[in-house]
Amino acid sequence: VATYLIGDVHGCIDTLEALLERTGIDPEHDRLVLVGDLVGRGPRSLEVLRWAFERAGSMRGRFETVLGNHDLHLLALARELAEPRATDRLDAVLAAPDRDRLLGWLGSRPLALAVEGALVVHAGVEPSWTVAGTLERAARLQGALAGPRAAELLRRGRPGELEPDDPTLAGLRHDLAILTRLRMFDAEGRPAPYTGPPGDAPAGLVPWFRVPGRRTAETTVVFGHWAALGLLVEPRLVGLDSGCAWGRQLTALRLDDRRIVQQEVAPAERPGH
Ligand SMILES: [Mn+2]
Repeated sequence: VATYLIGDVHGCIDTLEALLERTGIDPEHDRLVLVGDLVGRGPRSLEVLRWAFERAGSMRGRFETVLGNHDLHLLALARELAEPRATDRLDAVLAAPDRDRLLGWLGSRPLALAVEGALVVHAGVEPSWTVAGTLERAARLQGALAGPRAAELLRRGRPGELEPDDPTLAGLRHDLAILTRLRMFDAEGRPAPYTGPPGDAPAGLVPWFRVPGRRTAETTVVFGHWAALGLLVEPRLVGLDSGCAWGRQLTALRLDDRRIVQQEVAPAERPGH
């Protein structure tokens, strides 16, 4: 039994299926975990969601995904809590006859997972968080997204526009942003909005995983989200977003032996198609 992890799929169903074929995964026995951002940007988010929903049924407990920022944006759009963007390409999902079933499944996915001793998140963690603490925060968020305050968590606005007075809600929104949108910290330890490659970042910014004293440093952390970083493989750190949404590659990692398999994005799924 092997465990496969796959980076940000972003609506590229043909690329995903071609990659899986090449990994040699055995869907009857192996485990498959996605690092989030199943949808958005790419052309066929509806097909990816249907594929994932079916896998969740057929592979039972052996298939999972953590939620990414684009997945949360889709959930917000469906509840009219966010403004559609031209790059989303999510109209087919929102108009689908099976959308409630698909979004009900998506909206109940975890924000972090422990898999075979590795910690899986979409974007990153705070340096002060332990593995257990990260999983606790993720579980609290998963519960909150299923509860009466889900709208307050999912609602997006301009920076500074949505600073809740309620410290519990502010804490949940902070944790959600860390787990699903983090790339770099500024010199004051605040998440920076910078999205480019770390080497081009303004002075004073540091990737979340390079902050000294990070309490998850002894655990293998697998994440996605940072396409400009590209594939990153270190003994205890794997970044899997290799830019599928930008016409580059989709990447799979076999956790057991660290084997990497990459698939070039299918021509019909490259930007502009
Ligand atoms: Mn992302």
